[in-house]
Amino acid sequence: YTLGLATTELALHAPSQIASAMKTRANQLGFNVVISMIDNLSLSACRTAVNELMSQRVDGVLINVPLSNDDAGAIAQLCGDLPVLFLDVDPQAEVFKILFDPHCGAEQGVEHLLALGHQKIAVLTGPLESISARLRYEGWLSTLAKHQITPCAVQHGDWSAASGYQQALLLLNQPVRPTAILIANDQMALGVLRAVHEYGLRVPEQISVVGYDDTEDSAFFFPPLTTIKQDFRLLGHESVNRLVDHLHIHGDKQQSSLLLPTSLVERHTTS
Ligand code: IPT
Repeated sequence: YTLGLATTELALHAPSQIASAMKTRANQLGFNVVISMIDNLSLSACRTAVNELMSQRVDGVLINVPLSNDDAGAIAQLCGDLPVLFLDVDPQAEVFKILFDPHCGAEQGVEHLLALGHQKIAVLTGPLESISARLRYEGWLSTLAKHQITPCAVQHGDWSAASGYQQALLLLNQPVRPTAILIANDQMALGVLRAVHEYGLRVPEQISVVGYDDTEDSAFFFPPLTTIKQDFRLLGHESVNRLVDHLHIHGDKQQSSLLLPTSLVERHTTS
């Protein structure tokens, strides 16, 4: 039996670690995984990837591509009878899905900074075409608003370290200098750390930095990154387990979606 994975850019750390965990779990269960990678964030690119998987006669499909509710519905329809599990949609989307709770993650980052006494907080979002980037951003804004705070500056990156570097320089050159920056993923945080260093500020004494993901390398950034952990190994294992449970060979059980919690990992970039 073969599972198909339609995934966003595998050069990014998170999707590659997710794909790796899926592959490991699938192999343990005696399944193959074939991968189709999209080259841009669009419904048509996702359709192409899914068609490619279906032409290889996969028995079920995993979709790690950010999709709006309408687009997820369109992909589910395209798959017809084929079991399909989504990994990057809104928790409200009415499809079979397994996700980390974006609101929980955003809230944990904000509450951590507020507990340390920060008030001047800047945010660096992921690309707003991504549903997860939008939901983390909304989570930050709504949690800050509960404390009557608005971000002192907002910039948007594209998940890459290079964009983190560039956008951090813009954040630092605003009239109000932030005492802390919330960043939508660890790769951008890596770029932010370099920008802050070159700007001549010390982390965490003069500025705190919080990432998001806790990918494999984040404990080895300098200083070691405080971040919001999404356990990608667990995600990979659970998604394969659940999809396999719903393959036709097991006679269509009730599909049970799952919302996984995130957790704060405190290292040395916040004080
Ligand atoms: C999400 C990561 O948090 C982010 O760093 C980036 O790699 C993105 O994927 C790429 O789409 S994790 C996803 C399962 C929401």
